Amino acid sequence: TSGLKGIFAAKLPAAIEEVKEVRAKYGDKQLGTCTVAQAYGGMRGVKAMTYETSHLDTVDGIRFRGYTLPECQELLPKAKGGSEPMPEGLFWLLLTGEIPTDKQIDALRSDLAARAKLPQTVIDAIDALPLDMHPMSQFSVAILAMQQQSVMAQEYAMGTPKSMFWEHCLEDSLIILAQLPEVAARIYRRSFKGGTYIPSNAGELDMSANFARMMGFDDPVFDDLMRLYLTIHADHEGGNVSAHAVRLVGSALSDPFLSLSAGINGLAGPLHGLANQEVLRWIMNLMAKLGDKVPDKENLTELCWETLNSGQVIPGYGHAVLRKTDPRYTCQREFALKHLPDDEMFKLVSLLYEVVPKVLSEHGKVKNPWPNVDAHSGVMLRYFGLTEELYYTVLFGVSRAIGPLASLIWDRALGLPIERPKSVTTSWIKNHFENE
Ligand code: AMX
Repeated sequence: TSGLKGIFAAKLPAAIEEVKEVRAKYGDKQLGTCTVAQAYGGMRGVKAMTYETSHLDTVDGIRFRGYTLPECQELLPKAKGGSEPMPEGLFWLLLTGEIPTDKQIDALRSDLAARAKLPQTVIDAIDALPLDMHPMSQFSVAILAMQQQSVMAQEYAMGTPKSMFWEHCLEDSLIILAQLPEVAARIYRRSFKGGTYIPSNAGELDMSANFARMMGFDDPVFDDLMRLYLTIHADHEGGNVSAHAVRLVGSALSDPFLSLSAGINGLAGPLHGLANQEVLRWIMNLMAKLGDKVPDKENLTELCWETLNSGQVIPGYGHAVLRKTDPRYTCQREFALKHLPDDEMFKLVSLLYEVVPKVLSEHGKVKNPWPNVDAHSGVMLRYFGLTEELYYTVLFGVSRAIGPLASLIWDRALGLPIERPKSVTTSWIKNHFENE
């Protein structure tokens, strides 16, 4: 085996001790305050949870275990012939805090390959779903159908001690990561390719190349795009809807399958992961409206205002935490500049980058007028032939399993309790502050 479990286990005593110390020393300190406005306002900016695997800086963007995206691109192991990091390596980094060696990643791939065979019951469950059901709904149902394999649920039923929860959570997470690409590829092939399937080759190929092959793509540059895509979407600290849903549901000791399915349901919302689908639709719509006109700053500005004035958001722009261009946008832009600089749609996306922030700033409502990760991904997928935008968020979901599951293993290892914040009613607030 890869030794991942051993390396994680070796880190545990010190990590548990550290948390104990921090709680003893700083337990009474205020981490942040919560105003009435924040309680009504989606708890924006309230520091009220811990999350070890990644941290989001408002300006510098995401850091995975302290490493920026460009650092991860440089340091994480690459597949043979590839130049982007492998998401398997990121899972290792998020879980252990260590950059894995090539050898460790080869061994992890074997660990995953040993767990990759999809149970027939999962295949049957997917096959039973309506072909026109949204791919994200199919994906969430499929993850629930995978839950019969949960070691954590089986062990809990037999009365396993709390100190063992993380081991079962890790085992379930490995099963999920091993099987998710094939589940996702099946959903793609049945929804858009007439239900013809390409077998998995998890033993030979890295996760991203195998996933690409199962979807029906056979281009080394697309493999690299998948590696980049699955790496950059994996984790975005703990408060975003998908990561927080995984953490919340997992805190009831629901196993990783149940927890991930909940996170995927959150990711399926248009203000979160579904934005990548919405971006492509919006861009196609812009192109249709432009007709024969060459897009320029002027006509695009007009069309952006049209979107805003009809009460819709401009998808792919804005963020709850970030206050600058998302580095996940920037590294996709760099990939596009390298591989598809002359693509018309990429040029349009680039032009929108010059137009939208100005329009949104003038609009005056948004706290962050800059693009997020979703403003860019669809254009590149489309360029390589993955044109079915309804499917885009499933790719996001395969990736988003990586971070929140690594974090969930830590939650169980640190023995975090069930989440249960206190809520108050509007009349409670009125009574409470009336005589102040
Ligand atoms: N277009 C139009 N209006 C926008 C906007 C956008 N791109 N982004 C924010 N606004 C509006 C909000 O709807 C809100 O309006 P309201 O006061 O009438 O309710 C106001 O600006 C203030 O919002 P905010 O504090 O700047 O953002 P937020 O933290 O409430 O929301 C987000 C963040 C991402 C949901 C929002 O920017 C948005 O809707 N963006 C478009 C959808 C999108 O790209 N989502 C993907 C985010 C990344 C991801 O999770 N994958």
